[in-house]
Amino acid sequence: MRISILTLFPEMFTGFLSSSIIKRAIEKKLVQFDIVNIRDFSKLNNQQVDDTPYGGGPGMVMMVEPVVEAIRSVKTEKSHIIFLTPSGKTFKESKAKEYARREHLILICGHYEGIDERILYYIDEEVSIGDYVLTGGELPSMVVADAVVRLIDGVIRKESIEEESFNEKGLDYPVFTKPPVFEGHEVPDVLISGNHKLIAAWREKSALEKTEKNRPDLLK
Ligand code: 6GU
Repeated sequence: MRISILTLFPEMFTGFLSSSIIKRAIEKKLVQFDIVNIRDFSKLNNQQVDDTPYGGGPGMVMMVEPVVEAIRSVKTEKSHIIFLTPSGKTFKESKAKEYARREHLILICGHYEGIDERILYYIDEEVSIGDYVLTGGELPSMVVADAVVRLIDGVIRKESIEEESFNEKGLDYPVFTKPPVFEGHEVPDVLISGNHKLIAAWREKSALEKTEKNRPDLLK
């Protein structure tokens, strides 16, 4: 899979691409990233990429032309083009699974007060990562890319994906590791019992309790 990220702030991606599981997935050639600087596609003086909004109002709006030219620099017949914006449809694990089957994702990061609405003629969908406002689409694009890359075959162990939250319904079961007692707080006895049937039952019950407490909406 190939993931192209179009941004005005390419430096924000260096830590993301050079750490942990994403780094290893790139090294194993399971995914290839290109970070494209939208500013390189400005045809104006001083590489200008934004201007004041028609109709007035606060802030600056990203101009459509440099974004469209940046899209054209990476687009093929196989590309799926996603615009990260707080006005998009909320990103879910089901979307991550759908994206993980695609050959090429193009993630467009908006900034300032957004991108000229005519960008909608050049993209496949608008995606938000949740009901809060961020300064730009860079963190959301990393969120989407991270959720997708970990689902690519060979990136992480299959069992880790099958056992986790959001797959069946409800959240993951609580986990513990050494030491058996920390500042008086004990690991549940059953997990040390070695009885796999009891452990499985405890995990199912605890996962359900946690879901009822933290995310009752998932049980409806
Ligand atoms: Cl995709 N962009 C911005 N700027 N803020 C957000 C978002 C996206 N999703 C949630 N908040």
